[in-house]
Amino acid sequence: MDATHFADRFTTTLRHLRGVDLHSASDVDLRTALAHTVRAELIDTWQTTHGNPSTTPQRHVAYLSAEYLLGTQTRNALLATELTDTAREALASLGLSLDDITSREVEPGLGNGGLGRLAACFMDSLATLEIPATGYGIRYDYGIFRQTFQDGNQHEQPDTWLAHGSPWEISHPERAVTVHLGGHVDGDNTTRRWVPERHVLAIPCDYLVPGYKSHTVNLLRLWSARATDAFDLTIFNSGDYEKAVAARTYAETISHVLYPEDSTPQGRTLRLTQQYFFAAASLHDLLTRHLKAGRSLHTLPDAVTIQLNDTHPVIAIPELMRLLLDEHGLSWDDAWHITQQTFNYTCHTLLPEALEVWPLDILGPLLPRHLEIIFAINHHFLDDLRRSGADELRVRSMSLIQEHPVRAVRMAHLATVGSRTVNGVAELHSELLRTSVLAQFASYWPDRFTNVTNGVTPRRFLALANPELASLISDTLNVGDRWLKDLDLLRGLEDHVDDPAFIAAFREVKHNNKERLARTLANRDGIELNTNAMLDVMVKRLHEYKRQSLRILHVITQYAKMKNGLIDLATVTPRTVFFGAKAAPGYRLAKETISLINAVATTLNADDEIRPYLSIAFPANYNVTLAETAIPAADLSEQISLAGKEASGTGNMKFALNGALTIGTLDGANVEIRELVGPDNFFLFGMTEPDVVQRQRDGYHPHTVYEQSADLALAIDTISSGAFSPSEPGRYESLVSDWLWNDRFMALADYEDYARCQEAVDRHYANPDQWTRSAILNVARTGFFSSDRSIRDYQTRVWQRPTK
Ligand code: 26V
Repeated sequence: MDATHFADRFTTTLRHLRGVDLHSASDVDLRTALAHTVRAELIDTWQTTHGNPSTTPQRHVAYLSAEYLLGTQTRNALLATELTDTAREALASLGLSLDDITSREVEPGLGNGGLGRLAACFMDSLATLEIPATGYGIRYDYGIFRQTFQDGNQHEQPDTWLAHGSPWEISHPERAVTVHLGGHVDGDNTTRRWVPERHVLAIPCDYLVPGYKSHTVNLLRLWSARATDAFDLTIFNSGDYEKAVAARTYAETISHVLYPEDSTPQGRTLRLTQQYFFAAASLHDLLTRHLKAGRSLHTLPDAVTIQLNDTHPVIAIPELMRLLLDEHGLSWDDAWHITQQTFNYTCHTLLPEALEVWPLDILGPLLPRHLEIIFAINHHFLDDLRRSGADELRVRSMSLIQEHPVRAVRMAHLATVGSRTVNGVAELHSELLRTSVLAQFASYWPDRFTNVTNGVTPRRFLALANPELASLISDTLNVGDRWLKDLDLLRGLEDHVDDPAFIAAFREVKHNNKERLARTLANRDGIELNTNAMLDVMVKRLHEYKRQSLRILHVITQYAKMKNGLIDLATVTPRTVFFGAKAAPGYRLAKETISLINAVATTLNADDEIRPYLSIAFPANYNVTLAETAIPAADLSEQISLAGKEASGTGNMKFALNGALTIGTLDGANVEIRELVGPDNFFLFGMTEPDVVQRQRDGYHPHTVYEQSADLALAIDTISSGAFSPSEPGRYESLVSDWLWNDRFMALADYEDYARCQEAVDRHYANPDQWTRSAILNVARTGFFSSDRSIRDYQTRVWQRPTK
């Protein structure tokens, strides 16, 4: 398609779809028409992908995830279809700017953080690698809350991403699927029948997922809840109109809002309802498709493989059992064989409190037949276990049911028992799963466990986010942009690491990216960014284990030393410390940490003497869109979680690929990043995971650490003195006393080594050639972290692994 043709389609779309002409078009009109124009291109490819069902023996991949953190769509679709220049030219010919139009696009924030963004990267790679796949999830009316700061405190505003419609979505109310809830189970020992009490409709809302320069467009199908007429009529017939309307509202709350808690599940009925709602609708879709193709249910595991993204969709396991047993009349053994061979489970955590359990008094009333099936699965499993010689202690600890503090289903156990493979998301994480979290399962079924290290899509996080670096790479490697599909080609940059022209160009790109970030922050937040300082970035959810506290304590020490004349300002490497973080609304300590960071920012940034050397930028509402501007500008990437707690991290990969150096612990994928980039190009500090275990065993007393470290004490005492809260000196006492007397994630224990390591960072940065060399080597050596590689690993280790 040429620019004239594009312009023509665009203006026609404006008229036919929005009923406006160029002169009367609003921002929303322009955005919507542009999206539809590009979408039309995808639809043509999509129909060829799905019109001819594949004849290859490959299993179709179904990815089940409660979250997809997609980011904006238009620029990505233009990139994938190679229409960016055409669209730019076409719009310019109409007196419009592509960048203006796309910069106002609203991102669907249908996820909390790493887990949801990973799902989005995987969808991109599946399509790029031309693997037939469907993503299933929930179309929340409200995504992750919009964060604002008032007096430095986090407030949550509803995320109204649908306010102006969603041009990328194709909704099919006529293809709704009915999902049942509640009620009781009838029947005798041989035939059981679920008699549900309520029904809701699941409406498929489809998103086309284009692969980069590929012939595949895959489908992301998000379910939206709607009341059935049956649902309403029974109540309406009873004459209570108000109640009928209330019932309709209840049905629709199911897909209303994304739960903003990550890592500490609350055990709410509505959340379990969400999980079952999308699991059931998705399975219905998959089985219908399978049967329509004239296939037998016995061949399901040969045709389809289902990936469970954490435990959120795990209720799909008893649901498939129910369908096979109750609806299709299969025997238990056949149903179990099919089910267990169809599912795979990815675990994304190591924190015990993040492992989902569903209390029986929530699960039973909502899904009575599923609870029976879970008990039956447990019965069979524990029988086998006993027959293998397990003692009662082992049996109890592996049971799908926990007894204390409340009787509940352990979803990670159910997932492990019901899956063909179980994987962790980085080498260290998978190892810890095998040796601690799921150790007993790993010794019982060693072959079931594997690792697939996470990855990120280079299309969004290099080509779109860092176009200048992308074109420098293309110019340097002389392979066009082939490297975008084969990221190991970045290795070729190593040959240029001593080329002065390349070094200068690389440095200029970094500087331009800082200028671009500065413009964004000025417009978006009214924040002034010092583009001549080292940009030191920590962006991720606020959580104790990630240790934003460690970062801010070190900033405070530096500040206090500068103020007290303990550091000669003339020797300081100027830094801007950038934070982006949302706290779960009910997470008290996390919110206090946000308040403290903002208070320190206010003090530092108002200090004319200090600001040129040390300042803080903490824009509110960090999201995918801001990540795309912040990451390419970063010099230093903070990955400082307590060893053994961060399953993988994916931000760490995005930074390294964009030429930031990491200061980090040996945690998650940091371990693999350091191995690849080399120890000279990575700033390592802190306890290792075995050190942490040993230190806990020996008894950890943070107050003693405080007494023994003058620099740490200086930071903590400065906070306690009220330096950042003059009108309320005791404002941060709850944080301070948690650090001194609890410090569950041992920030204090790693403080001294962290401070030492930050000095090494300063020294390295003081030599720009040395720093740039390291930055280039980070880019050249991290091609491994393309999500294309992750997806290929899933293909060989999990999805297409032959059945024995
Ligand atoms: C848990 C829960 C619990 C109930 C409420 C809603 C909710 C939402 C999300 C989660 C998931 C927490 C686990 C998670 O996000 N893990 C992160 O996964 C990333 C991708 O594998 C990985 O890079 C991060 O290290 C890991 O923390």
